[in-house]
Amino acid sequence: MSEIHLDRVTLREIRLPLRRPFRISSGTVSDRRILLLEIRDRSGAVGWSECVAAEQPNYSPETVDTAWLMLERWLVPATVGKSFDGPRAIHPHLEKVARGHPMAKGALEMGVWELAARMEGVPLSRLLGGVRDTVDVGISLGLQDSPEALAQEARAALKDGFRKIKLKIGPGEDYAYVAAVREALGPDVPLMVDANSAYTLEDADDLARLDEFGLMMIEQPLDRADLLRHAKLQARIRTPICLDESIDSVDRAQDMLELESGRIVNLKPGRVGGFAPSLAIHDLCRERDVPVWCGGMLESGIGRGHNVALASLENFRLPGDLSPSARYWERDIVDPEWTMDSEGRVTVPRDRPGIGVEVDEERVESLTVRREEFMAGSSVS
Ligand code: OSB
Ligand code: MG
Repeated sequence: MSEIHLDRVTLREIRLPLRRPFRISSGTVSDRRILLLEIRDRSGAVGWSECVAAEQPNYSPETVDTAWLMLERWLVPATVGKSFDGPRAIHPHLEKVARGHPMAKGALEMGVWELAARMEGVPLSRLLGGVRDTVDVGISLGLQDSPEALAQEARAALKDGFRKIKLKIGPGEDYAYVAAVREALGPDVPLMVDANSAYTLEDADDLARLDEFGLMMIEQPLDRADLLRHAKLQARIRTPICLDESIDSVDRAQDMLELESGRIVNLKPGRVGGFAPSLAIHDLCRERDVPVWCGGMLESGIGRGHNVALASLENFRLPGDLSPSARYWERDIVDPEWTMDSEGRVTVPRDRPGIGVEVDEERVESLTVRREEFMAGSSVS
């Protein structure tokens, strides 16, 4: 692995309207504000990444604005102008610079991995140790106005080929919705729900009623900090619990496994601080025979490329939230856009360097609303 010397980092915020608003139990998003990083090595090679922090602090305490602040004030200045002995060295470095803020750190870390893959001329999936040529794709359906409307969406998704259907739920928008979808799809279609922390342990009886639908899993029913309460809930319901928001570090994954707070992990590299912690969580779960799958955060094609590369690892055993570009955007910011075949699979680019798609820089430029460039010893807005 050659040495990486970070010469220049450019932060950008772009606006990208979703084709349709996406509603979860804690809020709705219509226009994405996406933080992109462009990272250049002394050799002139460039890597791209995307921060998964959202517009509102309703999924995680981090937002686009807190991530921008952390990157601008602390993380980028501590990194630009420095040399690293390969991309694995970035994560421990950033852990020394600041506490918390895994999404801000993850964006920078993943951009350096992408840069390293391009410098080596290898696909990012290979640099990460991926083994799959394709990854199974699931869809995450936002909350709808009625059970019938949701069942309609689910039917269409099944017809499109998606290999897993995930429904957002919340108190008062659960049992009847899941019932309508299960009825519409039949008993054998892989179906799951995601509550985005909308319940408390007091709701255990209501959640146990969902057991009758044979769900693959229920994702993040309780608060992010509720590892102990998730363990208590898991003891009371048959449906496997999958954690998403709770797992923001390797240590939290270890705690989950020790406490038996759940049986499946939704692994989003941008949520756990990047690829190095993702690989550690992947391996930890594999040792315990706990399946992981790759979640999504309504990413553009850049973040999608990072996720697809990671999802090519062995223990990603369940379909990922890796919907094609056209589901989210009129037009994505990468070329080619991400697609899914009729069998519900996305192809892992195994013969092109980095994420395997090219960033449409002109389009990125035209969508940019904020930009800041950092070079060793200076910052230029
Ligand atoms: O909880 O997995 C989640 C989107 C935004 C924030 C949180 C979540 C989601 C999704 C969408 O479920 C997955 C996707 O990107 O398609
Ligand atoms: Mg989730």
